Amino acid sequence: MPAPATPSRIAHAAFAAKVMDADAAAALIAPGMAVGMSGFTGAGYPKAVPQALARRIEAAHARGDAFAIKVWTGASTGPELDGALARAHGIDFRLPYNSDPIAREQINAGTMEYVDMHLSQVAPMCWQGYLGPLDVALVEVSAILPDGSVVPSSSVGNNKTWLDRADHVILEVNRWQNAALEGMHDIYYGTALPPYRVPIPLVRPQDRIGQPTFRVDPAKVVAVVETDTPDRNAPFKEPDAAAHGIAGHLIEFLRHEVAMGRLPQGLLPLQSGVGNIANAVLHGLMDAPFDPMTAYTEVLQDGMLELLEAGKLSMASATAFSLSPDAAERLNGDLHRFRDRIILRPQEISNHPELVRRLGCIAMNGMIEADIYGNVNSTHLMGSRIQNGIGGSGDFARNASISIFMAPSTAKGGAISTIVPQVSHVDHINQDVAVIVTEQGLADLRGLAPKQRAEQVIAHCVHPAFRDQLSDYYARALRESWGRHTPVLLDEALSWHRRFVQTGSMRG
Ligand code: 0RQ
Repeated sequence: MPAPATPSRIAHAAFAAKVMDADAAAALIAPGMAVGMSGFTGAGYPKAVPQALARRIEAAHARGDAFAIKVWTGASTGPELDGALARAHGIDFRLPYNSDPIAREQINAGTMEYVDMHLSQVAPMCWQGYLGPLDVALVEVSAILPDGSVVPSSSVGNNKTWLDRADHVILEVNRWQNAALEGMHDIYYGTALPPYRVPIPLVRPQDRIGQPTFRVDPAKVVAVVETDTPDRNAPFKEPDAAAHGIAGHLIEFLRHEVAMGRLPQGLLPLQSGVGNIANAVLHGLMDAPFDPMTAYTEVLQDGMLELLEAGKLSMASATAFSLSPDAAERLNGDLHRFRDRIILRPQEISNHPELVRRLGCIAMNGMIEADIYGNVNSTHLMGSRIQNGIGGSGDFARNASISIFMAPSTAKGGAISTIVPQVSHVDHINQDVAVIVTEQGLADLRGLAPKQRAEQVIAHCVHPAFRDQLSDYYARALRESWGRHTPVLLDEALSWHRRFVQTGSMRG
C-alpha cells in the first residue's frame, strides 16, 4: 500500500493554483524591486525563494547585467536569505536590522545602503509612504486554511504590513513549521495613522486583541512555494564568567527593588535582548524568588523557554522565537503545552511604545559601550562600523519603567574599555538609561545629576585596568571643563577610541 500523502498545508483552491517551484517564483522578482520579506532573528524567514533569487542574480551578473533588490524585513534573518543574497551582491538597500556577517561587511564597506531604524516604526513608516512603494511581499507561513486565511509561522514581524501593502505576494508554506502554531498568533488590524489612531486595547501581556491569522488578498498572490526547511538560529555560547557576573548583579538589583516595594514580587513584564548575556540573566532568574513573572518582549529565547517550562514565567508575548536548535526541538516536540502561554504579535505591537510604557516593562539590553554619564552606544564600533542595529532596544529603553544596559567591562581581550569618557556613537541618550551593569558591578543612575551619574559609573562599572585612567580623566574634566554641569574635555573625550584605532588598545 502506498504511504499516505502528507496532508497539504494549502487548503484553498486560489492559493493551490499558484503553487510553483522556487526558481519560477524568483523569476517574478525583477531588478530594483523592493521586497518585504518575513523573518525575525532567524525565525520564519523565507528559505527557498531568496536562494533561487541569489542564483538568478549571480547568473545576471555573470552575463554583465546589473541586478540588485531592496530588502525590507522584520529584523535579522538567516543565511539562506541575507547571507545568500549578500554573497551574490544582490542587495543594494536593506532595513531595518541586520546581523548577517556578509551583509555587515558590505554595509561597512559602503556598498550596501542600510537604514537602521526602531523596529516598531517600520510598519507605520511603510503605511505613511516614507519608505517608497513595496513591490513584493515574500513571506513564510505555516499553512493556508480552507477559508483563505493564512497561519503565520515562527515569527510575525512586519508580515501583516508587507502582505497588505505589497503589489504582489509570494508565500512560502513551510511544512517544517509546527502545525500547532495555529492559534498562537495575535494579529491586530486596528492600527491607523494619525489623526485616526485610537488606543491599543492591550492592558496585560496576556491580552489577545486581534485574530490568529493574516488576511491575504488571493488576487495579489502570484506564487506559492512549498518548503520543508528548519529555521536556523545559532546555538548560544555558554555564558562566561562576565555573563554570570552581570546576571548576578542584575538579579541582586531586582531583589532589592522588590524589597524596597518598588517592584511587585513577580516583577513587571520583562523585555530581554538576545545573546549570551541576556540568556545568562534569564537563566539566573530560574533561581530567583520572583514569580509568577511575565514577558512582554520581542523575541523568545532559550532562557525564556526555560522559565516557561519551569512555570516561573506564566506567559510570554513576543514577535518571534529566537531559539537554539536544541531549544527549538524541545519546543516543537511539546508545542501544545505552551500554546496558551505564548503569543506572537506583529512587531509594531510587541514593541509599541504606548504598550511598553503602559505595561511598565523592565528592559534589559546589551550595549557596545556606555559613557560615564550613561549615554549608550548599541550599534557602532569605534563610532563608524555598524555591528547589528538598534533593533528594538530604543522602543523599549525610552518607554520602559526601568531601562537596563549591560556589557562586559572590556572587549577585544581587554584592549577596549566599554566604559568610556564619551560614547563614539549615541543610540540611547542618558535620559533613557536607568541602570548600567558590567561584571564589575551595577550603577543605578535613576534620579541622579550628571556628576553623580559619573561617580556611580566610575565606582561600579569600570574594569580595574581602566579605573585610574578614567578617574584621572574625570578629575581633570572636573577642573578644566568649560562648563561644570556635564564636565567634558572635548579634545580628549574621544581620544580613547582614536588610540584604539591607531594602536589596537585604549590604554593610555
Ligand atoms: O566583535 O566578534 O569581532 O570580537 O563587538 O560583541 O560581545 O559578541 O556582543 O553578542 O553581546 O551583542 C550590543 C552588539 C552586543 C547587541 C550588541 C565587539 C566585540 C565583537 C560583538 P568580534 P559581543 P553581543 C532585542 C534588543 C542592539 C539591538 C538590541 C546588539 C562585537 O546586544 O546588537 O539591543 N544590540 N536589540 O569584540 C569595539 C566596544 C566593543 C566592541 C564589543 N566597546 N568597542 N568593539 N565589541 N564591545 C533584540 C532585537 O532587536 C532583535
